Amino acid sequence: MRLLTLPLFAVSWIDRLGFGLNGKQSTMVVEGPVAEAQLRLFYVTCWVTLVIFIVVASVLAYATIRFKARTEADEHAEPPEQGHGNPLVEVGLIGASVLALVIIAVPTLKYIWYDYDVPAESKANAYEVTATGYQWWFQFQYPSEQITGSGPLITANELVIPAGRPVHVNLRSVDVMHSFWVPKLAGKVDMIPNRGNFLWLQADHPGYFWGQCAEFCGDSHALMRFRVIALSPRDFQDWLAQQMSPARELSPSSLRPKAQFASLEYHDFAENAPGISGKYEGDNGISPLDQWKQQQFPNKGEDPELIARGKALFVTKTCAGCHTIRQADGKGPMGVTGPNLTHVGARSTIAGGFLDNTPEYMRRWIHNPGVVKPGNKMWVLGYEVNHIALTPEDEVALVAYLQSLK
Ligand code: HEC
Ligand SMILES: [Cu+2]
Repeated sequence: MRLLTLPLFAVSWIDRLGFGLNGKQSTMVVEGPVAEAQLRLFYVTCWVTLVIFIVVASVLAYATIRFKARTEADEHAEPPEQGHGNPLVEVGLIGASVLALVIIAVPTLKYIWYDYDVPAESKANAYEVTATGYQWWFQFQYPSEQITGSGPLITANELVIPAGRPVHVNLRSVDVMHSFWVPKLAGKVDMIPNRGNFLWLQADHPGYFWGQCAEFCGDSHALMRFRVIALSPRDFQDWLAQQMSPARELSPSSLRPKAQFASLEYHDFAENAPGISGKYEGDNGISPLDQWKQQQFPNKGEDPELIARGKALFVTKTCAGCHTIRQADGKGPMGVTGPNLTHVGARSTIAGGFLDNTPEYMRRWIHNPGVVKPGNKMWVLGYEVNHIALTPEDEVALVAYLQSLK
């Protein structure tokens, strides 16, 4: 089997030539056993078909050159005597085809079973999550982390998992069909309305992975993305503890008020401007995973007054009707139409993984979600129906509040 993966060298060379084989969503350079099984199967098929190609192409080339008409006389000559089948050749060809199919079928069956579910011997160690597709974002539930009075821990757009451990992902959909795909780890499996489905995956090492919906699901399908963050067991426990806690509240006395984001100008972003700030591209010398870890800490220079204003606006502007922000007093917003925002400030992306979660991009989103993501429910069922209108001051206060929710 090792031999089969030899072309990995070729992959890295082709990649260096600028063909981008090791992109964020590469299926050629993988980081988990399920995606690796799929890659090996791809190579088996590649090798077998390559051999067939070489044999057929050589015979064709030989025949073309060897029996080419060379003279005027050749061109007008009678065709040679026609053969009517050579039993040896025919049996040989059938035998060779069967052999080729068997070579492909054996690992195919083996990996179909392997990829289907967590292997029996690792079942006890598997971690369970439920991913639900919404037009056009993903919700993630952690059934083994129950919060008293609230049910399971719920997040959105970022699936945080323990590295080195198999993860069993239940797949659900609340509206149309979606498909869950993290190319470097595993995929892709449909999320079907009215029918349970599942897959399993595992990240060999801590890392930051890009995923997306792989089944056309409406206007903003192409903007329905997500991230998978694999953490070491300890970091994962820390993350769980942080997420299980209620929304962060600032006690005004503990902080020195300071204007935050006061200079946050609204840029009239072009309609198709990319949603990435470059933070998670690794270009700034910080790995995407480290960048994500930095996102977990409270921002510097928070302004409690501004944040309190944002918190009030979140209710008066009807945002609370669609979003949950789980508060310690049990009286926070409890909407379920949109993503759970209890710890939205600690996520690296918003709006279905389309926008990096920076204050600027968040302001761009709440200023006019309809421009960023055509047809999305926050715009169609919220801003349009409820006539939500935000002043620039409202926007800045809401952003300050939401960014404080670490
Ligand atoms: C009608 C329901 C609805 C209302 C009202 C609503 N939202 Fe949303 N919100 C959504 C939905 C749905 C999404 C996900 C959209 C997508 O990514 O396709 C969303 C996404 C967001 C996000 C990005 C979160 C993430 O993790 O992706 C933020 C921040 C947000 N809303 C803030 C607000 C604010 C602030 C208001 C009030 C001014 C508001 N929302 C009003 C439904 C709503
Ligand atoms: Cu989708």
